[in-house]
Parts: sequence; C-alpha cells; structure tokens
Amino acid sequence: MSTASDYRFSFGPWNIHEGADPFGPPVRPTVEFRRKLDVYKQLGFDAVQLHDDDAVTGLDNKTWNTVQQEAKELRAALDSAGLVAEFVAPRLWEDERGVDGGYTANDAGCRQWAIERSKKAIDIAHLMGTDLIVLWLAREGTYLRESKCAAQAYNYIIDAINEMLDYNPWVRIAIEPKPNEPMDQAYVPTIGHALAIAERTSAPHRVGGLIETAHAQLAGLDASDEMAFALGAGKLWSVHLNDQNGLKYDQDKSFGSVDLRGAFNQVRVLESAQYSETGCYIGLDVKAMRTERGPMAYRHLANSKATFEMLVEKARSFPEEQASELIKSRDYESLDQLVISHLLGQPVSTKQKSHCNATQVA
Ligand code: GLO
Ligand code: MG
Repeated sequence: MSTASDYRFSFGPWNIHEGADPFGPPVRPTVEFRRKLDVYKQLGFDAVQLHDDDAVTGLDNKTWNTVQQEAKELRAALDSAGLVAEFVAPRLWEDERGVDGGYTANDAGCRQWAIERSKKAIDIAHLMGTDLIVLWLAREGTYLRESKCAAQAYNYIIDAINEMLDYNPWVRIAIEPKPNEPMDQAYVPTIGHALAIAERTSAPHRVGGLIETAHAQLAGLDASDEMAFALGAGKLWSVHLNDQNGLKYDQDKSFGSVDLRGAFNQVRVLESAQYSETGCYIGLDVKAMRTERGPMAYRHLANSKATFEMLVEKARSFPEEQASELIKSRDYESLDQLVISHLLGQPVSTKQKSHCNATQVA
C-alpha cells in the first residue's frame, strides 16, 4: 500500500527568513543559503525551489562565464546534499527595471530586459538540471487601472512566454497566479486565466500552472477546486501549499493552520488525481511567524509537511462508501457531519444520525 512518503517535498530558501515585515526590521539573523541546504534533508525535503538570483546572486552584473560557474557550483552543492532543483523563477520584481512590471512595463527597454533576464533564468535552470520555470507575475498588473492597456498587457505576457518557449525547446513554464499584492490588480489572477493564456502561446502543452493555496483564497476561490481544474488539464506542475486567514495581505501561514477542512480537500484532490505519481512536488510556500526565535526558524516547514502527511492519511481513510450513500440520498447535512467527525477522529454511524434526525422531526 502506498504511504504519505510517496510524495516529494520542496521549498525555497526564502521560506527561511529574517522575519522582517513592512512595520519592523529583521528579528532573526540571516542564514547563509548554503547553511539552509542542511535543513532540507533533515526535515525530509527532496528539492529546492530557486529564484534565478538565489542560484546566482547579482546575475545581471555577472559575465556568462561567472554565472555558469556559480550555477555549476550550486548544482554540485545540491548533489552532495542529496537534493535537486525543482524549478527556477526569474525574480523580476526586485530590480529597478521591474518597478512597473517586467513583461507588461510601458517602457519597451524594461520589457526587453525582462525577457532577456528570463532567458538567463532558463539557462540557469538548464545548468541546474531542471526543465521547469515558474512565473510568479508579481508586478505584472496595475497600481492604477488606467496606467496600462490590459488587452495589450496580456499580449505582452504571451509574447514573452513565446520568446521563452522558442529560446529553449525543452523548457516548461508554470504560471503561478495571484490576484493582488504587490499590485492592486494583477494580470493572470487565477489558474483559469493562466491556462487560457497557455492556449494562446506557441506551445500550449509546455505551459501549465503552479497553484498556491493563499493566492486562490485571495481571489475568493477554493484552492482545491482550482487544483482540480488544473489537474483535469494535466497542468498542475507544482503547488505552493500554505494558508490564509481571510482577505488581507498574503500571509503564507502554515498549511492547514487556519482552514483545516480546506487543507483536507486540497490533499483529497491531489490524492484522487494520483498527483504523487506525476513526479511533481509538494511545495510549501510558508513563512515563519515574526515571533519565532532564531537562530534558524524552520518549524513552520516541518509542521506544514507533517500536517500534509496526516491529511494524506485522513484522505485515504475517508469513509468513501458511507459518503457516497449520503450523496446518493442528497443527505448533505449528514455528509457535512461525516467529514467533520472524520477530521476529528470520531467516525459517526450514518444510521444513528438519520434516526436522530427522524426523532427530531417527529
Ligand atoms: C508570492 C509568491 C512567491 C513565489 C516565488 C516563486 O506571493 O508566492 O513566494 O511563489 O517567488 O516564484
Ligand atoms: Mg508562492
């Protein structure tokens, strides 16, 4: 029988961080990237998610030879830690040229820079041994709706993706949708948008998605339905599991820490699509609380992974037959309670439940 360990897990170096927020400075010491690598295997993770400049810092100002050499060194370090790179993501949003977006900037020079930088990310991915590029389209949107033409912006995004697809015939691109933050209105806010964009590119089968729980919630959507939509198209190439408490800033809370039932449903959708057999990773894009003490805060990662694994067991032991009887008889009140009881570890007998309802009606 398969177990929760069928899944392979990943996170990014940014998930171990100093704890600064817009209202306060760092509260924990900076942990050097190479030291973070030690934690991966210790916690049972298999892969590292990388921004292009996590792999090669300051890559815009380095010669190709240096970029190549540093990427190779990192790959060797990953190898010796028993790790692989899951994906490389061009980090366009921290550069001055990406202030108003990269691919959708009104300035043609900035758009060109964004495409060239993305090509470098592809080269780095190649050197790191992964074919997956993730595009979180951070500043591709508007602070002010009238500042950009949306129809044109979508065309720019498609043009940029086509250039990437042409540049390397082996690369796959997973779009990570998010509806807002840092922008007021982001282009490509949902997986529906991402997969529609994919269809308009020159190689639709090489463009898919990465779904983050909190991003779906910020769009007012159910993350498990978003995942089901992408899985149905064979295009869920990674996930960023986390949690979110209502419609506010992107919180990246530990998986299942707010909406445990929502987390269960995400795991259930992944389970029923046999996601673990696709070779894709369970990425955890979670942040440690600011209150967490140093020197290295990583319990949010260990906890999220443990919660995921417990929910895999919950999904596998879910009383499916009982549930389908209730669905058949459209007894959703009992189905609701069946799910709650199962999550609380207290299976209910449906018969008892119906009797109880009947008594109350009588
Ligand atoms: C922010 C995103 C971000 C991306 C990462 C990979 O809201 O979730 O963390 O996942 O930069 O592209
Ligand atoms: Mg993310």
